[in-house]
Amino acid sequence: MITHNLGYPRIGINRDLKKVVEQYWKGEIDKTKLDESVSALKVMHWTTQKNAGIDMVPSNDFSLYDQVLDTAMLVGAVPERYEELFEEEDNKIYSYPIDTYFAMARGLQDEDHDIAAMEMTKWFNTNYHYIVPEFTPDQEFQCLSSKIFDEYEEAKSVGVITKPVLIGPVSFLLLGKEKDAPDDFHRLDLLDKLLPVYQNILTKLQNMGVEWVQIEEPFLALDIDEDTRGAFQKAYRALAEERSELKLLLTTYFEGLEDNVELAGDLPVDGLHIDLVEAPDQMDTVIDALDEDISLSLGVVDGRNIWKTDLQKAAEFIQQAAEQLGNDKIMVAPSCSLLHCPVDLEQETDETALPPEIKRWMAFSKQKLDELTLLKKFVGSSLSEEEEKLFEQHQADISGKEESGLVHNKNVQKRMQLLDGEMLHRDHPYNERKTEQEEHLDVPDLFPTTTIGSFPQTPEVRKWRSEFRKGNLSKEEYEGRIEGAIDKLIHQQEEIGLDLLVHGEFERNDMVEYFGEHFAGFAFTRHGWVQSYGTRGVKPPVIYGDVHRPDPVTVRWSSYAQSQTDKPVKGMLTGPVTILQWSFVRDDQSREETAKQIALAIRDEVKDLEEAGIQAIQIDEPAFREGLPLRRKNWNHYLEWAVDAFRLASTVVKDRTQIHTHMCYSEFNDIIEHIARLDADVISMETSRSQMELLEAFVEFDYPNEIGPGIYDIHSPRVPSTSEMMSLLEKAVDVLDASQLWVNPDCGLKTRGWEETVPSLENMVSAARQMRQKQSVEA
Ligand code: THG
Ligand code: ZN
Repeated sequence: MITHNLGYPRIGINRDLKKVVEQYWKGEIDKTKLDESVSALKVMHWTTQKNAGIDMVPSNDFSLYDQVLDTAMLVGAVPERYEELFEEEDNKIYSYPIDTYFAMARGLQDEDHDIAAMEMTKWFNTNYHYIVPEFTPDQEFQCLSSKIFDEYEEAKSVGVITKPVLIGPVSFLLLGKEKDAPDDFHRLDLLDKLLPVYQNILTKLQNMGVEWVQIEEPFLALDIDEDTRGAFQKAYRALAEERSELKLLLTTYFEGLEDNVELAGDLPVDGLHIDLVEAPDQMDTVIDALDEDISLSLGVVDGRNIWKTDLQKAAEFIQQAAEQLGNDKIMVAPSCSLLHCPVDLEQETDETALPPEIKRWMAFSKQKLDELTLLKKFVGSSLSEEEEKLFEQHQADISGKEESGLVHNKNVQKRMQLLDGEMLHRDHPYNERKTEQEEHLDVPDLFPTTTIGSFPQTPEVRKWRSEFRKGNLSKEEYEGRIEGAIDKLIHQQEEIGLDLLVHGEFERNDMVEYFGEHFAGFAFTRHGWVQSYGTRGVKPPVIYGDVHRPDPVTVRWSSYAQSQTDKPVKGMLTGPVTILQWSFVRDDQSREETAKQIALAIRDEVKDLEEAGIQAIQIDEPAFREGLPLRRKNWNHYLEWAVDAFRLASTVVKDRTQIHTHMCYSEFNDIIEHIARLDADVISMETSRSQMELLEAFVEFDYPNEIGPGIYDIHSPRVPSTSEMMSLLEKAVDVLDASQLWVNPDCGLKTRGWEETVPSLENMVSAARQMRQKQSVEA
C-alpha cells in the first residue's frame, strides 16, 4: 500500500506565487528572477510532501496561472490570435513562452496589441476558475511545452521521484469550447488529431523513466453520452498501444463513477482513482468492475474541505478494499487535488479569528499529508508509540467536535424546527407589490438607474481596514473614515444622476468573508487562501456551528448612507446560497440545513434594514448556479432548497419594500423557472458581453418581474459610450416590456478604478435619460 497526493496548493504559504507573478507582470522582475522564485516554491512543495512521508509526490500540478491553460500550451492549442506573439517570444528560460501564455490568460492591450483573453469558467462545482480552451475545426496539435518533462527532472534533481499529472485527452477536449465552427462540429471530433500528441508525451515520459502518470478524466464521473463513452474507449485503447512500462493512473473526482463504472473499469489503464469523500458508496461496485492487476486509489481524505479526517473510518475503507484487491494494489490519497484547500493550518495563530478549540478539528493541505502517512501506518499496524498517541489525539479531536457546545445552539435549533411554508412567501404576488413599490420608492417609472453595490476599493480603503484590524487605527477613527468615503460616494452618485444609490461597501473585504466575520457559527482564517483564478485568491470562512446573527451587521452603514441623501439607498447583502457555496461547510449536517440557518440570519438583517427605513434591499446570489450538483438527477432537490433558502431570507419584508438580487452570469436557460421562483422584485445580471442574447431565457419564459440586464462590462477598464449602451437598451426594449427594465452595469465596481467608473456611469445615466425621452415621445 502506498500513499500519494493528487496535487498540492501552488500559491505558497505567504501567497508567494501571487507576489512574484504580479511583480513580473508589472515589469518589476524579469524572467530569470521569476524562474528562480518559482523553482524555489516548487522545490519546497516537493520536499514538504516527501518529508511528510508521501510515497508518490505529484509534479506538473504546479502552474503559473492554470493547469488547463498549461495543457492547452502542452498540446499546442494556442488560438490563432496569439500566434504572432508566440513566434516572436524569446523563450530560453521557460519550458514554454510565458508571455504568450499570460496573454492567453489575461489578454494583451498595449500600443502594439489589442488581443482578447481566453474565457474563464468554473472548475466543476468548485470556486476555482480555469481558462477555457478554444477549438476550431481545422485545429492542429503539437507538443509546444516541455513543462511536464522539465518539472519531472527538476524534482528528480532535488531527490524527489514524482508522478507527473496530466489532464486526459477526453476531459481536455470537453473542458474547451468550439470556436468559429459550424453547428455539426463537436470538439470531440478532434480526438484523432489529439491522440498522437498524447502518445508522444507518454512515450517521452516513459523513456525518461517515469513510473506512474496521473491522467485525469473527471468527466468519467459526470453524466456523459454514448459518443463521449466511445471517445474514452478509443482514447485509452490508443494510449495503451505505445506504452509498455509507463503506468497510467486514471483519475476521477468530485462525483462517483455510477453509470460509467463499467466503462472506467474496462479501460486499459493500470490504476483508477476514485473520490470516496463525495461518493463513498461507490467503492464496492468499483472493485467489482475492476480488472485484476489494477490498482485502486482511494480518495479518503477530503481535498476540498478543512476538517480532520476520521482516520478510523478511512481505515475501514482501506482494509475492506485491501481484502479484496490485495494490499499491494491499494493507494491512499486525498479525494481530489489539494488545490482547493488552504496550505498550512499552523499559520493560524490568531485565536480571535480561529479559536484553538475549533482549530483542533481542522486540517489544511500540509496536515492532510500527515493524515495520509498516519493512516498508512495505522492500517499497516506499524504505529510507533508516539504515533499511536498522535492517532488517539486525532480521533479524540474529532469526537470532541461532535460533542462540543460550540457547534450546537438551542435557539437556532428551535427556530429551525419552527420553520414553515408561510415564512417563504411575500404578502402579495409581484403584480400587486409592484404598484405599492412604485408609490413608495422614489425612482423613475421607466429605466431607473442603479449599480450593483460595490465601488472602487482603492489601496487607501484597504489600508484603513488592515490598520484597523492591526489595532493601529481606533474604531472611531476607522468608522469615521468609512463614513467619509460613504458621504463622498453618495454625493458623487447624486451628481452622476443615479436613481437608486448604494453605500459602496468600503467596510467589506469580501462579500462572503465579511458576513462570516459577523455571524455566529463562523470562524475565519488569516492565511487560509485558496486560489480562485490566476493570482487571485479567496479566504473562505469556516462554518463550524449553528449559524445566527448576534447583532445587525450592515444596518449601521446603510442607515448612515440613507441619512446623507433624499434619494433611496439600497441595502446590500449576500444571499444564503452564496455564503454557503463560498465557505468551508460543516460535514455533520446537510448543506440544505446550513443554508437555511444562514437564511435565517440574513432574514433578521433584512427585517432590521426595513425597520431602519431602507426601501430596497439587494440580496446577491452570484453562486446560485454554481451550487448546482454535477449530476443532473440531483438538480431538482438542490433547486428546491436553494430557492427556499433565498425566499426564507428575503420574503420577510412588507410588499412595498423592494427586493433585488444579482447574479454574475447569464446562463439561465435551464433554470429560469427556479430563478422566477426566487420571486425577487428585481434581478440584475451579466449580459453585456453576450449583447443581450441571453435575455432570451427571460423572454421565452415570459419572466414577470423586473430585470436589470447589465449594459456594460465592468471586467474591462474601457469606458462604454452612451450610444452603445442605448443600443443595448433598445434591444432589451424590443423583447421585454419597458416597464420591466432597470439600467445598471453588469457587476460590482470594486475592481475598477475611479477614473473609468465615473465617466462610465455618467454615460449610463445619459443613456437611461434618452431612453425615457424616446419612450415618452413614442407614447
Ligand atoms: N468572493 C468569493 N468567491 C468568489 C468571488 C468573490 N468566487 C467567484 C468570484 N468572486 C471570483 N472572483 C474573484 C475576484 C477577485 C478576487 C478574488 C476572486 C480578488 N482577490 C484578492 C487577491 O487575491 O488579491 C484578495 C481580496 C481580499 O483582500 O480579500 O481580488 O468575490 N468568496
Ligand atoms: Zn456580479
